[in-house]
Amino acid sequence: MKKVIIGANGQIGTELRQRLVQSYGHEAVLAADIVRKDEADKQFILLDATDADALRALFAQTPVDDVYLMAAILSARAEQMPRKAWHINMTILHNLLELGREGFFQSLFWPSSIAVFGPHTPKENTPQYTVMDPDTVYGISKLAGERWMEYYYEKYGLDVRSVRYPGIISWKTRPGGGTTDYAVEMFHYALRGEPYTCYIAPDERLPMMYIDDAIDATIRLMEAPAERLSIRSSYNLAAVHFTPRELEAAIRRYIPDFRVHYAPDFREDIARTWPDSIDDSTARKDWQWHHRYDLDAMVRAMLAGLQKSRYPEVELSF
Ligand code: AKB
Repeated sequence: MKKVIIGANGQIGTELRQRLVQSYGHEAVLAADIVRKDEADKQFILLDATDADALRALFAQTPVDDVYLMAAILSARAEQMPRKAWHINMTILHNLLELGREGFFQSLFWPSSIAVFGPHTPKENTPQYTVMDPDTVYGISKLAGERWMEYYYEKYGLDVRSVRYPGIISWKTRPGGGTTDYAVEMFHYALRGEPYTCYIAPDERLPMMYIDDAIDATIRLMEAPAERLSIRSSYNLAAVHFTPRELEAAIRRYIPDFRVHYAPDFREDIARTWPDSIDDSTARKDWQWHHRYDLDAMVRAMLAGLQKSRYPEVELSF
């Protein structure tokens, strides 16, 4: 039984692949992306997933069990190219929903985001079901995607599963084009001994999650018995929430000279419309989701991972 990851070279896809290989073996995981990183990688195929024929050819050759669709244009980048972002985010999802309906695989994981919420959504402890009026292209594409996911489940019985990721913090692969990327950038600047200019306002609180928790949630949801799942659009998912100023202070506990300047730009306008914190009690009840990393554990894991892999000259004590 094979698992296919589309968008396998991105921030989440890279670590999801490693964890799936650990659990199911190298041969069981096929990675696909629009860019190749390693010529010698035999479990990788170069694929433009907006091309329905190319996707169909892949599934016609390979018996597939689960598909993880991790390719997307994130919020900040999507605002620079709205029509292209809409095309990419929606076309790949539709291509896969159709192939799933035709029986080419069993289950589809597709991530939604806190970007589905908007300016009129309650900001604190945002409920699963509430006002959703996203005003970014990315948020609109995620909300439309959620509705399509549920539609294919209801009409065709396709086994679709989804979570609304908050900002994901990781050190192995950098995010690209997101509003929440500032939180990852801060660590790199701190370790390089450089001041960071933050494009989000100092007191703008956003929901965030360490990558290990995000991967755990993804795999836990995909392994949950179907009859336990009460939501087929997308589950609210939460771990920590903090402001840039709080993250700055948390990093400064280990790198006291670290300094941040604040120069909010259009990404602050996006962040302002997103929740401060999320009520994910349905995920916790349905498939026993729980997070492991609080703010300090996440900061220590980030600093240790980045120091070892990229900044070995920096001395840190935890
Ligand atoms: C982004 O900032 O666009 C993403 C997200 C919250 O979905 N990290």
